[in-house]
Amino acid sequence: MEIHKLCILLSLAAAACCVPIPEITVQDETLAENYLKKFFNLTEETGPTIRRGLSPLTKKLSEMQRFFGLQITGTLDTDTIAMMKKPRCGVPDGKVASFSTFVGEPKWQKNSLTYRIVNYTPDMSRAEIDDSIEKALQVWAKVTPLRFTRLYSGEADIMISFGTRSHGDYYPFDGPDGTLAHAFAPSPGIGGDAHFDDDETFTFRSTTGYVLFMVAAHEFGHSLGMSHSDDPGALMYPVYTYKNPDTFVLPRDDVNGIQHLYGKNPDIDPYNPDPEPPTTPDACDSTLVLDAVATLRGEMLFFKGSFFWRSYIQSPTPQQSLITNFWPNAPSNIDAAYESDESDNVLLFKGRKVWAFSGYDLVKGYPKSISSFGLPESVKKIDAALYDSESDKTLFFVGSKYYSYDEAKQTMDSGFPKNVDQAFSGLTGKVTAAFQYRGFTYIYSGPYMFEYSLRSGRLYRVLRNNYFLRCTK
Ligand SMILES: [Ca+2]
Ligand SMILES: [Ca+2]
Ligand SMILES: [Ca+2]
Ligand SMILES: [Zn+2]
Ligand SMILES: [Zn+2]
Repeated sequence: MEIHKLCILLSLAAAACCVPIPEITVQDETLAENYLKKFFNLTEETGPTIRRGLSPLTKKLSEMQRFFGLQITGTLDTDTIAMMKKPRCGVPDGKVASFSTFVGEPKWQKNSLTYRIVNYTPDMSRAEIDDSIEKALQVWAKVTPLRFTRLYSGEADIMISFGTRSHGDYYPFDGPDGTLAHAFAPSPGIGGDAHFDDDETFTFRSTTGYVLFMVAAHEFGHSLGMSHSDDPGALMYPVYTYKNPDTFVLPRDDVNGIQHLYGKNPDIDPYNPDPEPPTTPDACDSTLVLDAVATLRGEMLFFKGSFFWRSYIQSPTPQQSLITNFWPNAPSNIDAAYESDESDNVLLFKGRKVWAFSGYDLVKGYPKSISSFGLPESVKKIDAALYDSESDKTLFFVGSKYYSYDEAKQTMDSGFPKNVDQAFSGLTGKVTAAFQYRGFTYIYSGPYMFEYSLRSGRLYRVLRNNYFLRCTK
């Protein structure tokens, strides 16, 4: 079958989508086809076509959507095309799993490895490149017995080079963006080598351009035998994520993966251990305390740290992503969030600031000060926000009090703040998050979630923060 006919599969999924629907163009269809061929092993030889069941294209699209935690529609919807356009690593994505290794689990049979920087990009100074490469290798050396020695001539295990388009290995680069780099699994010859696309602008520390340290640390994971992870917090997640190189700590999922291959670092100083590897929030953690909860056009959003879960109507389990993968301008570790029916925006709060997003886009004029709502200057942060669709009012929780904001009039209601336990019986602790869903009001306090009817004030159930996250373990 010719796979050009993607168009017939388009945009069935538009209904549940959270953003305004941009047109999917013919270029997008070509991009999708190439993407699935390159990263998900979609082949031209797709066998007999008139067969009941899923087409290979639908199957590969579903596979890709599952890997990235997107809604699994099997169609080329806007979320999927947006993910395909993100800058990423050139190595194909494997099975859907947390850390994974390549087929046959190739690894180096020695702990002492050599590397050589064959050439340099003009984007950065040589000292900055040397430093970025050295630090990227140390990310892996810190948690394993692996040690790296630099060579200045001859063949090293890990040959590091910059190139554009065809660069001598049958895997040509694609110009600016798209693929940023690729690397080869451990083996003699080209094995272990890492290539960087010099049509990108690499940087040392800047948030514009791609931080060479981040890209290199990921590629060296491949050089050592790691494949891609579907954990959105992992270094081995295939999509480029900016993180501050000065504070970067290898996440738990990657540590588990590399130690599965090589074991632990025997030289850890017990008096000066490295910081704990960061973990991605777990839906099965019954002690989980969410930062904020909101709705978004019928979906539920659950925020924790740099991540959020997004619960689709059709999806059995909520999908987890980095907040910045959806809203690049958004803060992490937010205090509160709500969706305003009035403005059709999602508002995120952190400290004295509030961000408003329409779909993926930051609304003009934001971030603003929370005093723009009319909250007193003494309020330095809010703990939670609850939008009540029936009254079109938003309640702001601050300590043991709450304020009421009239969305239509855009003013604070008089007679507030009131005590939280006046309106919500049985609620003695601080409110940590709040939202309404299917007519019920959910007030979160620590690891608990209280289910109320806002009208009658009646408390129905006390549940855990992860109740809606549907732990499947
Ligand atoms: Ca090599
Ligand atoms: Ca590229
Ligand atoms: Ca909160
Ligand atoms: Zn990769
Ligand atoms: Zn290459």
